[in-house]
Amino acid sequence: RNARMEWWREARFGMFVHWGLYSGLAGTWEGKSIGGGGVEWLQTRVGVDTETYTKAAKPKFVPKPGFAKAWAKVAKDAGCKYVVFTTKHHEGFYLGDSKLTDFDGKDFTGRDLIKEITDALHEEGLKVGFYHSIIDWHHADYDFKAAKGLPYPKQAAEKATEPRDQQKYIKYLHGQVDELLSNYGKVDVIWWDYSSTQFDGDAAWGAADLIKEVRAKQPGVIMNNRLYRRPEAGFSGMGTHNVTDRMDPQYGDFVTPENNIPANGLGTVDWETCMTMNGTWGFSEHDKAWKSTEKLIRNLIDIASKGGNYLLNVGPTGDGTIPPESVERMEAMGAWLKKNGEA
Ligand code: JFZ
Repeated sequence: RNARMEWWREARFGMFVHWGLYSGLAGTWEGKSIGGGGVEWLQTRVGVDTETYTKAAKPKFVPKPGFAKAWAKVAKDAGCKYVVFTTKHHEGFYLGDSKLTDFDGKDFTGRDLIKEITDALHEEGLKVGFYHSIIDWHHADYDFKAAKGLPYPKQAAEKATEPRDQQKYIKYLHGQVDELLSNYGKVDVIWWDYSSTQFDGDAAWGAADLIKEVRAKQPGVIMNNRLYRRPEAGFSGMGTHNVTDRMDPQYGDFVTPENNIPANGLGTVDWETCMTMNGTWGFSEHDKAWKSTEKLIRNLIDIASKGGNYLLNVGPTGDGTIPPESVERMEAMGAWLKKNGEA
C-alpha cells in the first residue's frame, strides 16, 4: 500500500469548496433561475461565449477580506482534516496569480486568492487540496470540438472558426499546475476533474506526464483518478460500478464516487465520496433543498465504516461567504464528532 496515502486513510472527513466566477451569478441568468443543480456549469447551461459570461460574472465576484480564514475555521470546527477547493473550474478562471493568463484572481481582484486560502488552511493545521479542472471553456486553444463527449459552451463553439491547438492548451495546463506546486508551499491533494471514456488521457491532457511532473515537484502529493476514465484506471465510470479490486497507481491514488456511497465499500481501493449538501456544487440562490444534519452524520458514519472518506461540499457566494445553512450543518457535525470522541 501506498505510503503517501497514510494521513488520508485516517482523515475520514474533508470539506470541498466550489467557488469561482459562477458563484456570484448564483444560478441566475438575466433575472431567471437556470434551475436544477450544477450551477457552476452556468456558462454552458445558458450557452454563452466567454466574453458575455465574464461581463456578467466579474462585477459579482467580490471576495470580502478574511473570507479564507472563515472557511478554514468552519472546516476545522467541523472536524475536517483537509479541504479541497477549486483552483480552476471548467469556466477556466484561475483563482491565483498566474503568469500564463489574465483570467485570474490577481487580474480580477488584485489578490492571489489561492494564497489567501492556502495560508488560512495551513494556519489551522488543515491539509490542502487543489481541485483543478482539466476542462477549460476559456482557453483559446482548448480544443472543445475535439473534446468528444465532454460538454462545452455551444455558442462559443459555433462562433469559433480559428484553429485550435490542443498541444498549446496542454502546455498551459501543465505550466499552471507547476505554478500551483511552486507558489503555495506544501500541497497535499490534487483533485483532477475530469476526463471521459472517449479520451485517451495521455493524448488529451498529457496525463501520464502530468502525474510524473507533479510527483517530481512534490513527491508527497496524492491524486484522484479523474485524469483518466477507463477500466484500467479502476472505474469505467466514476460511480461505484465496475470497480476492480485495486487501482493501478499510475492512474492516481484514490477514486472518487460522486454523490453515492458504495454498498460494501470498495475492498482494498482507497475511495472518497464527494457530495453536495443541497443539490448543487456552486452556490445557487434557488436551491433550498438542504439535506438534514442527521442525514449528513449518518452518511459520515456509513462512509467511515466502509473505509472511505467523506468530502462534503460547500458553495460560498460571490463574496466568499459560506451559506449559513451550510455553516450550521458543519457545526453540528463538529459537535457530534466531539461528543463521540472523534475530533
Ligand atoms: C464534475 C464537475 O463537472 C462538477 O461541476 C463538480 O465539480 C463535480 C465535483 O465534478 O462532475 C462530474 C464528473 C464526473 C462524474 C459526475 C460528475 N461522474 O463520472 O460520475
